Amino acid sequence: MGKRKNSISSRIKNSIVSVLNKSLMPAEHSYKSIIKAFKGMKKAAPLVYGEIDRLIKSNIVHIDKRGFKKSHLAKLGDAITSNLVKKIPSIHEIDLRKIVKGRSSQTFIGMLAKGLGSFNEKEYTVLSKEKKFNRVLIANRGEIALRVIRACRELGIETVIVYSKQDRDTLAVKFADKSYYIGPGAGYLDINKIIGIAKKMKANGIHPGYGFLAENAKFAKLCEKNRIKFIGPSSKTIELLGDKIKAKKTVKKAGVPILKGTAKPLKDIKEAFKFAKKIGFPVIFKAAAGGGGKGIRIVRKMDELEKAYESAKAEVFLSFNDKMLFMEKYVESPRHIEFQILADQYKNIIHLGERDCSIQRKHQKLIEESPSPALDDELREKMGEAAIKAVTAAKYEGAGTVEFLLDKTKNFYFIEMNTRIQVEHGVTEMVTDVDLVKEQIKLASGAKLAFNQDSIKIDGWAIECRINAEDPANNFAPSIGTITNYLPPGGPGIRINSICHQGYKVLPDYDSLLSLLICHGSNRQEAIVRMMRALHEYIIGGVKTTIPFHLAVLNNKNFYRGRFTTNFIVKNNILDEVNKYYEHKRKELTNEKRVIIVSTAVAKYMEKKNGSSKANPWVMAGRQELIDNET
Ligand code: MV4
Repeated sequence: MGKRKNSISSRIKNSIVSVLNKSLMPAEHSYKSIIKAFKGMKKAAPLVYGEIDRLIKSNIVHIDKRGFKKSHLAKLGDAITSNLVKKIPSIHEIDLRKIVKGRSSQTFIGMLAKGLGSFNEKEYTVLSKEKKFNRVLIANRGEIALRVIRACRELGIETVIVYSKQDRDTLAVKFADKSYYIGPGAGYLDINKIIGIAKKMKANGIHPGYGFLAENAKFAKLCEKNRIKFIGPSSKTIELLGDKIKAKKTVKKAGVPILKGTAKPLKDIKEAFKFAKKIGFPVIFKAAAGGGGKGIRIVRKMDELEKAYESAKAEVFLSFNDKMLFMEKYVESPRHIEFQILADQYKNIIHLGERDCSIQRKHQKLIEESPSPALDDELREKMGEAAIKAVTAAKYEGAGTVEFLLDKTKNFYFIEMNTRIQVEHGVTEMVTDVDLVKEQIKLASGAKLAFNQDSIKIDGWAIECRINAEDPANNFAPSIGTITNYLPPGGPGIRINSICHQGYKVLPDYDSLLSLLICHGSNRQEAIVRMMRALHEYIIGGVKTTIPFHLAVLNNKNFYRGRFTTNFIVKNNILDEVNKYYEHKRKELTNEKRVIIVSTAVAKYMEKKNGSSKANPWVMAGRQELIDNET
């Protein structure tokens, strides 16, 4: 027996350790054993017993200081810590969150840190802050809503999703812990309604996904006003980077290369003329408010300038209710290279390498890969450094993307920065093994960055094909309908982010993204071969998809060699290749025709063999005609 009052005896300590050990056993064994261990403990240490009892019953191992002297607490802390140290490989973040939940979390984290020594912060950074999410509202739908739910679940955060009438039966709504009908009308863009639902549902964070409100500074500001954490950077940062002229100016000051262009919005056509003369043709008009290629006009000659200026202005006004246009030197056949960034609130910033998003059509990315075949280690380091400079200059926090154009001679230029998690984030996840959505949420909750630049290693190669419900043989027209048959590919290196299932209704109301198919390989060749295999395995019946388009690209020699720019699809006549695929498909015989052809052939054979035919000559002629037409 040890000393009374000032310390906990080793028997009691062992007893506590034993209880905790059992409490950490798989659920199906634990409860009975805990009760058993408890019986012995009740007499020996009623105070500790009562305390642990409460902790375990509430499933929160939380130490209340009341009734304890400091020295008691320290001993108990040591016991728990040493126990946790032993158990640490099998403890998940979600368990740790339960453990530290409550008033003395700071102390407990201290104990944990002490007990664990200097170990990878990755496992507990999010826990060191009081400002944690208990429930996150997801202001989005489809694939990305499901992706966010999955991240929250792994973090032990409850989710509540808002949904429209059309989305009532979708997987995202089924997977979320709670859901709330947003009503008819504006739906996912109704900022006041969404804030109201977040309050009502007691969510203290909102994840906007991508699209919709993801880069809406007004919405972020409304979240800030209502003390709900917008999972993304501050409204001020969104506003700054949403203006491409201001964004360029900001990063330029930090020494990041940009293209020659107007430093202010163009006032009139006269200014446009003057500026074009100064920087020389070709030039490009862009909207300061940006997005979706709206307002983009390439001008190669002085006499094309005015028309381009007027039509760009009109288009921008229609799309953004904003006339702000600027001009830039046009880069012929660039590659679109973007760097993934993570930044915390304590000025730690890392990049997670680049994505090559050059395979686009009408400003829609269709294939993305990481790393880029155009970069070597030296250029990657240079561009990565520039990306970090850009992020630093913008005082950025969270997950973001810095976009560059890379010209033929491998000069790079910052063009804009995205303040959201992007559709194509998965390719970076596959080569870095970092869960970007989880990290984004942790960072928003005030966590310190769990990585430094040296801990980021690029492993192999990843490629993503966006599978849309569109007909690539018909100008990518949206294809609506019900998915009648669904069988996703599997096997090594395959990842799918999708909300598809048999019976899923593809509606014209939202974008046409059905599934993100990501393939990882130890090198680019392996990733490509896996992608081709996976595309052939993938069965999506009932709607037309972009799968044939992807096969046409993957079969292209220039793509295989990594030689492509943003003009790839046009330059390589990829759409003609897609049509050839369809022609080939159309030539495939129906079973009916097959039966007729075979039976005719058999009849012919019998006729020859027996020297006579019983078939009606008209029928025979008809069959012969069919064969002649088909072969
Ligand atoms: C450019 C460019 C060439 N030079 N800027 C910016 C937004 C993105 N959606 C397209 N952007 C481009 N900006 C300069 N100074 C080339 C593109 C570009 C592009 C332009 C017109 C038509 C198709 C394009 C596809 C990819 C990139």
